Amino acid sequence: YVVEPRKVTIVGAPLADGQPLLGVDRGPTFIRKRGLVQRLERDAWRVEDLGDLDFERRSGLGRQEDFAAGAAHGSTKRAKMVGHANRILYEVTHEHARQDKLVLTLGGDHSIGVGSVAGALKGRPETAIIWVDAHADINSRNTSESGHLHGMVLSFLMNLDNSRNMKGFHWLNDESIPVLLPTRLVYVGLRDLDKGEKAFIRSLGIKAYTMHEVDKFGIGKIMEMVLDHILGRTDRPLHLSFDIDAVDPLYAPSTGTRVAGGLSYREAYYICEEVAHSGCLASMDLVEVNPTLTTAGGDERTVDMAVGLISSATGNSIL
Ligand code: HAR
Ligand code: MN
Ligand code: MN
Ligand code: MN
Repeated sequence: YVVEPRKVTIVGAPLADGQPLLGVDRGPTFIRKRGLVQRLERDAWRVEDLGDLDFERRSGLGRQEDFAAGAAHGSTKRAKMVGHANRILYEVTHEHARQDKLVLTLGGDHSIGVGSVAGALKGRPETAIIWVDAHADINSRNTSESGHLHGMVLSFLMNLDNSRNMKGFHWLNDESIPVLLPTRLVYVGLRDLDKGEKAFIRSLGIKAYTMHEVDKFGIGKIMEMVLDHILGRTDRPLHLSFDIDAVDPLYAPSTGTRVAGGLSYREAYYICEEVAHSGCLASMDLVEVNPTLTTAGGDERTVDMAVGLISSATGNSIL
């Protein structure tokens, strides 16, 4: 599967409401400032940067007050906001997928994966997903222990426990948006799962390469198995959803839910290089970059890693 040669659409999804820490909404700004567009242009991509989406907060409050107000309302207002923002993102990503572009979504917290993957699935229904993350993000509202929507993305996409009936997410009940099948998803890098998430992964038979398997087989063999599982000999569009917290906090500390024992610097890059080698990358998310968490000026390591991983996934090779 090949996207229209060298045309990439960048869309910023400045959303923090899927989790409790403000700052992740500024991820797209930081990633652009560290030269993403220039990197892609250097690698001969024709770049259309749509800028950051306006999620139309109508409360009349500033960014900080609005975020605090969401917390005061508990999970309800947040679900409405996250659902609403994702609907906007879905419309945009679908439109550009339909036009055969490579679609790159910059988060924001991982809850934006609902819109970006829904848009990918509607625009290219054969799409398969590689979810690189320390977490499985597959809780339903019944199994979530935190209530944070960035931990529930895949339950919306797969409609587990009737998730699509949650306030704010009704727009997903549309027959033209394919429900994500368990066979079209593969995880890499998992190491922190809730009880309910383990049960979903086991009962649905989702292929999951945790850090245990990364240790056992090495990342080379893992990526062979990943691509073999979701592509085999077919030629399907791939969506890479890369949560920066999959990477060991030694290399990517500026993220909201750090978990020790993650992917090494090279393992993270290798995943992206192999996705590029597959020739099938059609859409990608890079999420959970929150440079405000370590130093006031932002942590350059984490942002540079985000830019570098995108550059590798889109085909910038070492030699
Ligand atoms: N599993 C936990 C929950 O549901 C934490 C998951 C969210 N953390 C992330 N997502 N950064 O990948 O709350
Ligand atoms: Mn995640
Ligand atoms: Mn995560
Ligand atoms: Mn290779």
